[in-house]
Amino acid sequence: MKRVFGIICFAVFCLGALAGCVSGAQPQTGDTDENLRDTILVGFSQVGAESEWRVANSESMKAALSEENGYELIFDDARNEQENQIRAIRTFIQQDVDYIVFSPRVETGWNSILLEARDAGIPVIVIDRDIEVKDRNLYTAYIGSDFRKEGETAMRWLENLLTRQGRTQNPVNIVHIQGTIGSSAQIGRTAALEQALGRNTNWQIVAQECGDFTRAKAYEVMGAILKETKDIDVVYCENDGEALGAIDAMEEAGLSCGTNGGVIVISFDATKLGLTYCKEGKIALNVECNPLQGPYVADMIQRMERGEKVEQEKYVDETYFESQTITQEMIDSREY
Ligand code: GYE
Repeated sequence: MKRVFGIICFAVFCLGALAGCVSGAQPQTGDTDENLRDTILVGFSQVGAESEWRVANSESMKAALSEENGYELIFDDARNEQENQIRAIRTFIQQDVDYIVFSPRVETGWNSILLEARDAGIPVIVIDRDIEVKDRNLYTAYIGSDFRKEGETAMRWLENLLTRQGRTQNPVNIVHIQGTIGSSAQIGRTAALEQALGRNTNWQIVAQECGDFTRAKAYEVMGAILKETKDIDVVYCENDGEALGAIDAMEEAGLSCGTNGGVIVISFDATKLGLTYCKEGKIALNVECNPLQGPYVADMIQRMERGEKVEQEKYVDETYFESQTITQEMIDSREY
């Protein structure tokens, strides 16, 4: 709630209206100084719209930070470019928003812009992917997922499956399709696989490519890998979009996916579409990554508005789904 901002907006609005040139960024006709003051102004820089997960995340933010709930949300889609995110955050600072929220494309490169936000006295909440900065006090809080833990869940599951199948000695050929390189989702999920490779000496990576968290890119890279080898036991994809693209390519090449003699596909996100593939047996394991972070952000902002101290890290709750046990009811009960 910014009285000063409200007054400035109102003044700009009046001047603009007088000049007959009110642009999109101005308050709409009918806004009064009073209701502008009661609104919490939030600038949100979203990384892009690369996946179903991302779309659900954007919708969750828009629903939680709605006008009805007392917010004015400036939503900026960075189209998967860090530069666009930095530019958007700088604009939010110039607009003197009450809070800045952003979902960083990659972990590094945020020091200067966060310093600018801190100098302007604007609290920053990082959501979804984490960041690596020199000084943890450059931002107020992080709300998101423990990606390393997600990866470890997947690796323990795979170890158990292969043990049950008596495949602890035979070579296990793994294709690894990575997410956007440098994003904390990629870093955490990759680290878990690397750690598991260290303790399972019969596992080996036969190909590693970046799928950039999209179905199209994963389809393309998997198609190229299949031209080199079809001797594949496991495909470890760092999100559902990539898993779907990889499965498309494998089926086209005549390979079947599944836990009984087929290629074991592991995925992350657990979107409805991903879970449908899981129920069909094509994705063997889907580790949930919860995109519904809007309510957590709104709750944190409300607590800050009341002057309460908030936790610096908040991990959202997550589970996992296996093709052997998933039911249609489980899929139907999901929100995204
Ligand atoms: O897994 C993927 C998305 O950062 C957790 O980004 C997110 C990841 C998610 O595009 O689908």
